[in-house]
Amino acid sequence: MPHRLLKFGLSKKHPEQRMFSAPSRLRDEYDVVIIGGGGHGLAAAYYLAKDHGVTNVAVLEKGYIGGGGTGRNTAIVRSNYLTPEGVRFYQESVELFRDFSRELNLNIFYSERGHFTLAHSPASLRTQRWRAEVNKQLGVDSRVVSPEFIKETVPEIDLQVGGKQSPIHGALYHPPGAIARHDAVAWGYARGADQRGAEIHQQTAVTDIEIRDGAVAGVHTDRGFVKTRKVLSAVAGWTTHITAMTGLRTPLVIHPLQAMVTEPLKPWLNAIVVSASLHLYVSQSSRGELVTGASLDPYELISMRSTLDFVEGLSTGLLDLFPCIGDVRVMRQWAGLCDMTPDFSPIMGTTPIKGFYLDAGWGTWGFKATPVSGKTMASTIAADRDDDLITAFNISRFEQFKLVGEKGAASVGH
Ligand code: PYC
Repeated sequence: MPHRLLKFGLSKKHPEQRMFSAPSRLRDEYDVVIIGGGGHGLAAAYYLAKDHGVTNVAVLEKGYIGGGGTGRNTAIVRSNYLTPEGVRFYQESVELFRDFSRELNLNIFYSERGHFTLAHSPASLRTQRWRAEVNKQLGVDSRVVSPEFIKETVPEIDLQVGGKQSPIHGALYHPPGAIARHDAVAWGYARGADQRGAEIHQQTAVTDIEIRDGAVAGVHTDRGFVKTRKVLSAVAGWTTHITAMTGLRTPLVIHPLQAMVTEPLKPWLNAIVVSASLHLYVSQSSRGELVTGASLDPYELISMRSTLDFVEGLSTGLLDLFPCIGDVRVMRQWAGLCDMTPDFSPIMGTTPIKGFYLDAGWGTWGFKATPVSGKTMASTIAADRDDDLITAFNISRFEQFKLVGEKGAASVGH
């Protein structure tokens, strides 16, 4: 390995293989155009090729792959949702994540840590109990645990939360809760899709969508027009820009979500700890950094600006929970965009526009859905019919008042 590293470092010709090819020319026509080169879009391209043999596919990314929500989250994977629809969906994602490194031949450092959702009141404990029961019914490993169990597993935690907040009454404990390297997930799917014939075009923005007689006819890009009958929008926080091109109305609102990491520390926090009442979640990455975030910024905005307010607020909650990290320095912070739905479930599948498919409404929980969203959107596009696992998430639920209320399973209160 050191020899290879040296060869790589000293070579002027960059002897390492690129992760994926960079086609110079955008073709005139594709079977499928995917807007958005994040994890979801790339996963859809990969599964279209692998599961359905659809390889005449272009992924169009206005920036660089994985530069949006995929690279701006806190990389938590779990399936301890509240509704049966949510639990089944995320459980499939967990299974795909577990096999990712083997299937895609790329180590995403998938690490099962155990996930605690702390309850600071009897009412919150009741919700956690409800989640645990739904989870167990569907075969997901989740249970309510006592404050003593939490303290034994995470000895550094202050169960009295500094004496200023309500003490911890218990938690929902979900042993399969995991973290992963989020950028590697995008690269793995990009390489897998590229090897099977899909084209990935970075620095290529879609400027309009051509619709004729209620059906998709192509996309206009800043590199010219591309004919296609099938378009998938997988752009998370930019979804309302894309749907505006089609005239499709959605109930999405966009909020920023901020996160930060500390300097690297020796390993001490093995679990993922979430407190809905303190509006925070924290885990320790394989590099030793504490990766931590909060709830949405409380205003609609399309901006990836970070704020000092956020660091101050989040640090206050973190110190109440873990007084031992008082001297730890914050290393960097960032913001991402969250496309929020009224019921906190995604919008997925077919739409009233023939050939236009939506993968949106990911709010603050999109990273963990990357594999399953790719797989189910690929099957939906290939068959032009919603995959069984996502029928409940179709956009039509809003006019039919068939909401899938998942707010109780969001990471923190928003
Ligand atoms: O849904 O687990 C989650 C999550 C963690 C951080 C933001 N959302």
